[in-house]
Amino acid sequence: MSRIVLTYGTFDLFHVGHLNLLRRAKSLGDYLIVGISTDKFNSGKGKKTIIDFKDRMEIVKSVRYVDETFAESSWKQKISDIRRYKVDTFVIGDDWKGKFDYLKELCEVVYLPRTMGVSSSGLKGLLKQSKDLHSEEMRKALEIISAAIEPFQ
Ligand code: C2G
Repeated sequence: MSRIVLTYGTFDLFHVGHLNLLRRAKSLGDYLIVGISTDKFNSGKGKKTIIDFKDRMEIVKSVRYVDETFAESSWKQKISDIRRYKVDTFVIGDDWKGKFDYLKELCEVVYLPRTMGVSSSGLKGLLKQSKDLHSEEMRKALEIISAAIEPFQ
C-alpha cells in the first residue's frame, strides 16, 4: 500500500531549499503531492511572487520527487485535501512548526528543518540589488559619454 505524502508552498524562484524539502518529503512515503499557492492566495499571505503560478507549478511538477500537484487557494482546504488524497503524512518546513498540528487528527504531521542560507525573499533582494547597481553603472556611463561628446555639440 503506497504511503501518500502532502506538502504545500509558493516555490517562487525555485532554489535548493525547496528541492531539499521535496526530496526529504518524498523519502517519507511513496507518492508526493504538492499544493502550489496561487498568485491570489499569495497576495493574501502578503507575498508578491516574481514567477507566476502557472510557471511555478510547471517547475515543481518537473521535480523528480513530485508525483502530483494542485492549486492551493485557501488556508481552509488542507483538511479536505488530506481526505481527498487519503494522505498519510503532511510535511512542511519548521518555519511553520506548530501551525498545522490540528491536522494530527487526520494524518502524521512532520516539520522538517529549513535549509539555511537560502530563501526566495533573499534571492529577490539580490535581484533588486543587481538591478539598482546596474542602473547606477548605466547612469555613470551615460554621464561619461555626455561629458565626452559635449565639446562637439
Ligand atoms: N523551505 C525550506 N528551506 C528554505 C526555504 C523554504 O525548507 N530555505 C521550505 C518551506 O519551509 C516550505 C517549502 O520549502 O515547506 C516551500 O517554501 P515557500 O515557497 O516559502 O512556502 P510558503 O510560502 O511557506 O507556503 O499552506 C502552507 C503555505 O502555502 C506554505
